[in-house]
Amino acid sequence: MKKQVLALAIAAVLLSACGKKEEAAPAAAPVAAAPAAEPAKPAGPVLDAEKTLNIYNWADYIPEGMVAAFEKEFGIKVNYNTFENNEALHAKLVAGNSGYDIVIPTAGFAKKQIDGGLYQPIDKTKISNYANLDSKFMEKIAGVDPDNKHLVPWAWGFNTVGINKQKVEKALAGMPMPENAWDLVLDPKYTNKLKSCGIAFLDSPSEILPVALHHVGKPAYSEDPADFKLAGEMLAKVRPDIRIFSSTMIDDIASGKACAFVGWSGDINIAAGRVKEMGGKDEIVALLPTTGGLVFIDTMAIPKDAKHVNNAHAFIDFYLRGENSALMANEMSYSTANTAGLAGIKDEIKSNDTIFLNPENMARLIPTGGYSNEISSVLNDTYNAFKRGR
Ligand code: N2P
Repeated sequence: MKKQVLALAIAAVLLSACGKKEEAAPAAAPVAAAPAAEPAKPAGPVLDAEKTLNIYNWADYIPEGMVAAFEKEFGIKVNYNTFENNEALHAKLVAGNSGYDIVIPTAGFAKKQIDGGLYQPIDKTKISNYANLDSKFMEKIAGVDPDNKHLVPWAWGFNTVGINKQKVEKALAGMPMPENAWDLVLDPKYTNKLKSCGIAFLDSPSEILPVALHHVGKPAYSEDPADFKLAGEMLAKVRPDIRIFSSTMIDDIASGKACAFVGWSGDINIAAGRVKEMGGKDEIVALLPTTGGLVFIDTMAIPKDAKHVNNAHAFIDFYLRGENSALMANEMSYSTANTAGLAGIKDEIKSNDTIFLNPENMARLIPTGGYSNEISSVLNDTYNAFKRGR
């Protein structure tokens, strides 16, 4: 620990000496009056002259108050905007001059952004809490980001099937639940019945096609147009039964507008908690399909043309504090790669097997991946044809 503080202090000194635009953060305690004989208090991290930080993240993906806590401690104004899916983020980055200093891509999707030079390397010497990250997890991410140069884990979860148990049972009217939960949303035998209480799908080619390809027995990240054709045909059969396409479906689930959904594990758990808080009787459940949910590992990255790179590092370091990562799991129901956060995670979250998966469920998940640029037009065309319903 001492070593890390020292390293940070040294880095701060070196950097402030060579960069005009850089300043130390306001120190937490006054340092000027310290007698010469006492060791100097470690300086705060090096910050940019302009006390601004522009963050682009998924909707519903940060604990309330976390941004305000960072702003208060560091004297930085954060502009926090949200996007709906990896495609929207990608388009913004490719267009350039996004204005963002931190963005949160899914690791598999970020591969082509890294290959395309859209991110700058993370300076790990500026992140004293980097050691909190689980090395096994980092090895995984290194599969798409060699040496973990650009991506720092934010949270992880999976795309899966969720239900409003009471509404689904009622709509199925005695028909037993399928063995594989994906059938509820991908097999017309079930969707025909569930359309009466509302089916919702995430609105993104890279969320739906991997799941659809996997369901028709093809690799989730196939590069073969014939596989996409098959997946598209399967999707076309359930299309008339889908009521909502959305990447922000927590309210739709909690308010009962949808009873069966393809959604993100944490969002489904958040909706479940919201129904309970409101005294609702319905149980919202994230299911673990026998053929697996689709893992995502979301990560922080700094765009190549970011203007507030030091502030971005300060935020990443702040986010990697154990207590902040615990807060993320406790409030947003997504799992963490931060070992220092584990002790602070509530038992009810730790024991939820759709947030902290046991090894058997873990082994079942569909590994995260990505598509090449070459197949992207097939991917988008298949998705758009599905969504349009023709
Ligand atoms: C939470 C967003 C989950 C991100 N609303 C999925 N990659």
